[in-house]
Amino acid sequence: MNTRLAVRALAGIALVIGTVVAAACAPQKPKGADLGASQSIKSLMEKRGLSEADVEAALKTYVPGGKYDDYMIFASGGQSGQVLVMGVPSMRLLKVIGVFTPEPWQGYGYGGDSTAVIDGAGQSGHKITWADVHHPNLSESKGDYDGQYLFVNDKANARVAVVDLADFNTKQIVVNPLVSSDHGGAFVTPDTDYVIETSQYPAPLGREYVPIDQYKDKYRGLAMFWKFDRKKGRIDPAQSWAIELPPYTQDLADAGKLGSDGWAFINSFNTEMAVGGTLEGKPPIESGASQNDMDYLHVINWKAAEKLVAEGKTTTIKGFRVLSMQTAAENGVLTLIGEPKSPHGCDVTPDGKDVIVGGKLDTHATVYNFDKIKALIDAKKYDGKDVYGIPILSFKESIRGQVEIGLGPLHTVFDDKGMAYTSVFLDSAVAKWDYKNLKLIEKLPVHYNIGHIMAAEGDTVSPDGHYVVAMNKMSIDRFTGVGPLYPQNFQLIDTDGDKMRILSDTPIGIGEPHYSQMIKIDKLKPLKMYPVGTNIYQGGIDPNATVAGKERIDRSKPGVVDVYMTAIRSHFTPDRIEVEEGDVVNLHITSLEQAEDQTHGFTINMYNVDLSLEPGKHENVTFKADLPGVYPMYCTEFCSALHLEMAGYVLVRPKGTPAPGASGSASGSASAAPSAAPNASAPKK
Ligand code: CUK
Ligand code: CUA
Repeated sequence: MNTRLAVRALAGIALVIGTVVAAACAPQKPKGADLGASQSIKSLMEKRGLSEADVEAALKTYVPGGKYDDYMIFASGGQSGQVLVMGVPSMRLLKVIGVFTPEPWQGYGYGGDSTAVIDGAGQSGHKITWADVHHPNLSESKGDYDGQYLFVNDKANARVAVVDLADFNTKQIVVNPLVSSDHGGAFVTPDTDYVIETSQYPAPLGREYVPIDQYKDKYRGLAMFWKFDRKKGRIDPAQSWAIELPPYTQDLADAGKLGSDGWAFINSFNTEMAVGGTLEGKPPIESGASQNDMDYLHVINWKAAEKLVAEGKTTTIKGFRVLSMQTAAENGVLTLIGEPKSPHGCDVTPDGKDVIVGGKLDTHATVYNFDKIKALIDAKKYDGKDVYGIPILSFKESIRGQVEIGLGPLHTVFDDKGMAYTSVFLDSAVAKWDYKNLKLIEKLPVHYNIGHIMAAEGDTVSPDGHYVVAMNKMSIDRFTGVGPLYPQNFQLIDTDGDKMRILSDTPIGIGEPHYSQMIKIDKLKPLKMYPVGTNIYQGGIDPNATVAGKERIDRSKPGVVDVYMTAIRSHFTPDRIEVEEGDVVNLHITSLEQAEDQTHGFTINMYNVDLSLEPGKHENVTFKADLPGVYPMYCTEFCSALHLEMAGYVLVRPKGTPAPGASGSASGSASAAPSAAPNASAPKK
């Protein structure tokens, strides 16, 4: 592949390595030649088989330790149920945020306060501990990323999570009890008033059983408008509402911006309403759903819908206010427009004027124009109605044009120079095109089968340019073999020059990322620590937070042991907890640390308890001591020179056994932990 890269080596290489400064205009020169590089660099290039293009790409992406990346990526972790945080241009992995899946390093979902987030995220009483994460979306103010929150959807179980970017923790998961899967989400409106989640596979609303031969009458799609309360940093389900949609398989969605603010767009496929039946001799959904030449783009006036909801024009299903599709159709809230074969992708341009839709079985990107659509809707100029009475606009009169892109255009992102970048799945390419003048500019091959594509601030009203990332589904030939399950491949692409070029390949070995977003680093203001005693889920100081010297074990309630506990280098107080078999044990642990990066962990053998105690954090853990025995508890982060000594015991004596003398008191005299430990430990302040 080095030859392929070398072919892309272009004029204007400025190479700066140490004291060697050289400028060369030498496309396709042999390795190492004429770079003006020092002999040592040349021989290094030869030894490692690197071309000039390789070296330039390395220089463009290398970020030395202590220097920071320019952008941060929030990438879907796919089946892992997590979100990956990466730096650009280095593509270094900075963090994996536990979202729908318990995450042990962050102590997420292992007995502490976060457990309620995961346990509360089940559907219909079923506990679900994974997700198919598709679309992370950053919160916006006036259509621009504001760096405060991240929303992600779980396609498999119709859920949306809220990640707080003050501490990069998942604070809330809301479950959608109306639908069985989602896909068009979690897209935000320009001021994050709403987080939009649209269904994927139609099913009876409210998750009931209806025979599949009643698909047309009883199965439905849905667009949920989750109301976001920015002050609380949480979605407010009580203020959220939904619009019923026909059982066309709704796919991607996007919110309008600037001139099209107040509107939302959802594409769909399977307007044939195919339901499979392969064993019964019927065609599979894949062919049944590919009969029509046109599916439907759904155009939603959500501001008008909001008004109808406020006026009470809704029915209630499972506690949610739902606007029926008839009411929506009659009031101009829901309109359809044809879209070419098996559409995918639905992306509003930065100026809010156009909506771009790809087609999995088409060769075009179709550019719908909002002003044209709006004029047709205002004039009630319809081309007809669908079987549900929803008005349809003329395709020809709604579009500004189509651009021949290649085989299987999917998703489109934007830069600051009026360029659109569309992922082309079957071609395995990135197509760069001028979306104002509808002109294809360039196609760059990628490896292989690109799904989503992301650009720096590419979903905002003011994209940054510089980089796009191809999120490739396959990685044949790209990396060392790791068995039949191959990693996905993120290819960083430089878009600054006349020609696009690939700078690096980054394997993603944790799931199949779908979408990602890339934000300028200076928009993020993450915390370095918490005020001592902070409950990061409830906000503020936890009522059970413990201050130094007030540690205690409270046995005043029969059968219950409350332990008010502190952690600081390098001991827990108390460090011996004696309980009786059957006792319910509540641990209230406060980290007293106020030094940066001074995190302690906490675990108890056998009880599946695992916490991360970042500086100042408070955690509450409840477990039933149902197994008599001796259980070491210890710190799981190598926090100091005496980290291994940061340990203690939970002693569970058999039911009815008398308590030994002074055991379990907060000041066990046999404690070996010297209180001077902080000085003897880490080199940190
Ligand atoms: S989808 Cu996966 S490549 Cu869920 Cu946004 Cu298009
Ligand atoms: Cu605290 Cu190790």
